[in-house]
Amino acid sequence: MSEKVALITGITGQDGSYLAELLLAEGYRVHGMKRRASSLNTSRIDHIYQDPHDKDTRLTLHYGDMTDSSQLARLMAEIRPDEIYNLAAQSHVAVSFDTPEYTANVDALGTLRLLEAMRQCGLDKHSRFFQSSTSELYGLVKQTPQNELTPFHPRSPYGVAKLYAYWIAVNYREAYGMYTCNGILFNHESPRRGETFVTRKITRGLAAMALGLQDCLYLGNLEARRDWGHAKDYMRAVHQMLQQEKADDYVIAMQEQHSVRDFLQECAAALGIMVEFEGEGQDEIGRVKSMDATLTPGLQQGQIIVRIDPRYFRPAEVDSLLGDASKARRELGWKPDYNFTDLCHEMVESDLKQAKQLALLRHHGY
Ligand code: NDP
Ligand code: GDR
Repeated sequence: MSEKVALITGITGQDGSYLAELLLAEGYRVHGMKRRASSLNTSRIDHIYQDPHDKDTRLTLHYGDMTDSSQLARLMAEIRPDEIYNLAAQSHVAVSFDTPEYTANVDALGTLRLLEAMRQCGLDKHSRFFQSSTSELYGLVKQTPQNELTPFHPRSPYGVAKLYAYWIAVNYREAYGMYTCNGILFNHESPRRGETFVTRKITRGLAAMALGLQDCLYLGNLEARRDWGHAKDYMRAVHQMLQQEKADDYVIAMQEQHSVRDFLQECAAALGIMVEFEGEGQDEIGRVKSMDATLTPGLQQGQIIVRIDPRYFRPAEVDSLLGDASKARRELGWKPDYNFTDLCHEMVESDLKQAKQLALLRHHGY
């Protein structure tokens, strides 16, 4: 069988980097679309970068943008991918309230542009298409746990844009017989998670405070509950979806829920810190109750390390998400390798390592 060719939009993001690694390991030729930025934006894939001057490179990067139909069509015509993974998005829920039109353009219309580019290039019967759909579609939840049949009620411009993308992928499957799959992915994290999502903000903040590089962490809603998994596990599921005989939609989740506060406590415990909370609402604070001073030389007993900043509350919140991934487990044979504790530990260790490097540089005056 000839080698498979894949195109990943959003290859420079958290998920794109894990998926590219996986596909390269499976023997694919991988093409990734990156957008132009004023500074380098490839740090998550630098370790798999291949110099285009070398012979027979298996990873090729192309400039492009989800708002640029002509380039999407050009890439499709040149690459003629067997599999297309649409991971590119303005993916921050809170930011989507500030940039609703841009978010709709990239996340909703961008998906349509990609599907149309497939059709225009005659790939509608050739290529398989994956759409990164999201548990944010459920928003104001109508049923717990959420599965593929749970009604949607998005709560942000991001969620609404992703609702369009979900349905346009379904519509092109039904209307044109295209192989399009939606992965309804619940939150998934890793050491490569963007720094402004709550998990990474917490692990980076704790690591920095442990070494005395930061005094306090400002957060929003500590009661929000999420079903958090590891991005590496979720990208395995995404790949498996496109290997099925028939295209379908699947929920991917851990089937386990934790609050933001739980996540913080678990990560603090990984550093030997016990946090106790006092006060209510926006006046609530989290203090160091006890700590292992050998692991956390920068902390003081009683130090306030968590404060609430109303800026991080959203105009409409998604309070609680819990997935039911039984269809994916049954039909894809998918099961995760990482549990919640593994995830927290891996993220804390990675951020502690980075904080130690920074502390060393500062110590030597750099
Ligand atoms: P990231 O924010 O880490 O990555 C998003 C990627 O999209 C980056 O490569 C980014 O480029 C790229 N991108 C953003 N805007 C554009 C644009 N206009 N044109 C081209 N590329 C663009 O997200 P994740 O890796 O976490 O998520 C991947 C996908 O999965 C997203 O669609 C997200 O909405 C969805 N999703 C994620 C979940 C999660 O928990 N992580 C859960 C459910 C769905 P750059 O690096 O230059 O910013
Ligand atoms: P989410 O992730 O909105 O679920 O979207 P995020 O980590 O941003 O928020 C999770 C929950 O934590 C609460 N929260 C805070 N969030 C941020 N970012 N910063 C804070 O300081 C903070 N304090 C509390 C939030 O209110 C929220 O309830 C992610 C993204 O990856 C989407 O692209 C994806 O579709 C969904 O997960 C599934």
